[in-house]
Amino acid sequence: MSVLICVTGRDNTKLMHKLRLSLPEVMISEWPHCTNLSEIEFVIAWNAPQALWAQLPNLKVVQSYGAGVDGIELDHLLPHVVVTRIVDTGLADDMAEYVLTHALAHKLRLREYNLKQHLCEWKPRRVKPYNHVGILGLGELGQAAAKRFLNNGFIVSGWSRTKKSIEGVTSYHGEAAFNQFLESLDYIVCLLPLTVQTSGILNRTLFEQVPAHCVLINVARGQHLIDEDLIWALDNNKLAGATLDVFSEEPLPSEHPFWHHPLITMTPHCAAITDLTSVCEQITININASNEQRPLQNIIDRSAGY
Ligand code: NDP
Ligand code: OXD
Repeated sequence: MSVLICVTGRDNTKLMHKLRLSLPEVMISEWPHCTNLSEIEFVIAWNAPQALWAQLPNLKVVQSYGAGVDGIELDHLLPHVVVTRIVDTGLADDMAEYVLTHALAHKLRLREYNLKQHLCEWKPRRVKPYNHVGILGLGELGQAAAKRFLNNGFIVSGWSRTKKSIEGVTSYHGEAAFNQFLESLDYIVCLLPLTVQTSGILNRTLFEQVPAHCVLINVARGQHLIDEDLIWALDNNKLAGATLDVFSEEPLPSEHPFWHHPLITMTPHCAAITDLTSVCEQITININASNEQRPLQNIIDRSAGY
């Protein structure tokens, strides 16, 4: 069995070391230093170059290095290729903590006081009375976030493709229910996968539908958001603020207006960072399963794109 690591934009020394320890019988190489592309059956991928896939005639499995699979060109894979992803309770916990913290930061006006501190201004104001959070995407991360909000006294609604029954969460599903879901939200959290259907979903039409005091928290992908529509919404009092962890281009170019906007809080794609040990365990399980022709874990639905 030959495995290729094609996880671009990071140093993969530790990943390679750990996998070689747990899979001593397996040939593991790293793109582009690979001389046996025709033998590769299993690829661990993150933002892999599109040109790679046509060079792998023996490919059986593509394992995403992250929770999302948008860094893999699904259309360029042969139909029999299985695509898997990382699902991790630690990742879901970190994400739930991140979104709760940022909703509370807006509720408690922390950014406002931080700006006032720099101006030596003493102006106490009551905490915002807003408690209704709407979560776009009720998958592994969306459900963990929903539970964390519920445990902290928030009212929670969620929107997904198929109907969900989660205690305490008002569930909406499908395009027909989208407008109703948006109606009375105080915070909107995006935890959707990036697909043809969800790309650009955070746009001017949505910002015109939610109440003007609503705050956006985008932790899914930068391409869910139309950047200029967010600036328009914030500058025209259609939204009260935004927390952004993900961007269409990462790192965000220094001239981008998000960096200095007074109503935007930014973090560098760190809301939930995959843990190397957990990732290696999951990859090892899937490489062994593939080798022994057993079912793999966390297979995505290629026709749905996630
Ligand atoms: P899941 O696949 O578990 O969940 C996706 C959810 O989105 C599901 O509830 C699904 O509905 C819903 N959905 C998908 N398409 C649509 C649609 N067209 N309309 C309505 N709902 C839709 O994904 P995860 O929760 O594991 O991860 C979500 C995303 O979070 C990842 O794809 C990734 O982009 C991002 N992420 C960001 C990180 C960060 O650090 N910022 C870290 C990790 C992930 P249904 O349940 O009906 O299928
Ligand atoms: C992921 C991410 O998808 O880190 O895992 O964004």
